[in-house]
Amino acid sequence: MVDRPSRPSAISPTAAGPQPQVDVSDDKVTARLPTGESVEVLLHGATVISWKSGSKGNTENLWLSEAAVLDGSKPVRGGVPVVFPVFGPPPKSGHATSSLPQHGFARNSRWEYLGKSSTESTGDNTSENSIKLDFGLYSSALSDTFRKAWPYDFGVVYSVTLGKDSLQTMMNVRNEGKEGFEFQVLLHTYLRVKDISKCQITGLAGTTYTDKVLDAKDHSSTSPSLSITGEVDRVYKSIKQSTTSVQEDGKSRFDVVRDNLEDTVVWNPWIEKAKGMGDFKPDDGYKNMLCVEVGAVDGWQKLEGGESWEGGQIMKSLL
Ligand code: TA6
Repeated sequence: MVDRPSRPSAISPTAAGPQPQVDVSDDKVTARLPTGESVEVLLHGATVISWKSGSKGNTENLWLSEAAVLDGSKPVRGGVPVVFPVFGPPPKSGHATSSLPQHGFARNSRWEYLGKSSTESTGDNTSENSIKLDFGLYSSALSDTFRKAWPYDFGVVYSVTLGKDSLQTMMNVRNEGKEGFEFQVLLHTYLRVKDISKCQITGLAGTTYTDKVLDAKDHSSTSPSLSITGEVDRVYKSIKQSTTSVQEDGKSRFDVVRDNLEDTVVWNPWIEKAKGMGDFKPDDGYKNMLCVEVGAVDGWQKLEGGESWEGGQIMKSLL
């Protein structure tokens, strides 16, 4: 379990110095720190669609398709879609998720904005500035279709915490009913890179992965780093070390730290698959994106009535 930054307290009206700003519209919540970092979260899917850091916040860290549908009519192609209660195509039959769409309903449902809280730096050390935005999805708010397909009473609170050069996204899943249920969860992050051919992914050595491009069978990951030179769709399972890193042009670009999650999916659709997705634009956008998706997708998390589970990620921009 990684050390979670202390949960930001409510914004104290009397705090000294410039305050984080939060703008709430019908469909989106935007937060900005005094030092320029920002995050934008659509209520549709609680999808983070932008995370900017760096001096004056001018480095966009996430890739968002130019054809991403942002009107709530379908899952967003890019940013950080929330995958719950099933990852990938659900089991064909005989499972509680079998009637759900690929990657479940969370990314394709309207979430509720629950509020904000922030931590101000003490004195000049602005690195402690952070702001936490909470979003909720409840079984009572699901569409009839999704409710019928997965009739369990649940509540999910999704917390997005923007810090200096970091973005933490945490899920708290609670079984609000009497009947137990099982679920999978994954944060389907589309990282933005300048040139995929100059990227290396480390922190996956010594693990077992399912290669969905090759033969959907298990393989051992022995090399210390992974380059992307074609379509990659790998589910790395039960990874011992908590951090998966991305280097670009020989320099550290991102650290993605798992919190109570043991699996990481690495995905790049490459040329043909990118062309085959209507909402993936530009067609050569695969050169500027890399999905590093932390989750619990190998097997199922089980929750009895009244029980809850928490897990997530801390993404660090190392530019
Ligand atoms: O996470 C990788 C993956 O499962 C790929 O197999 C590919 O299907 C990708 O997700 C995108 O899925 P989507 O349903 O968003 O088109």
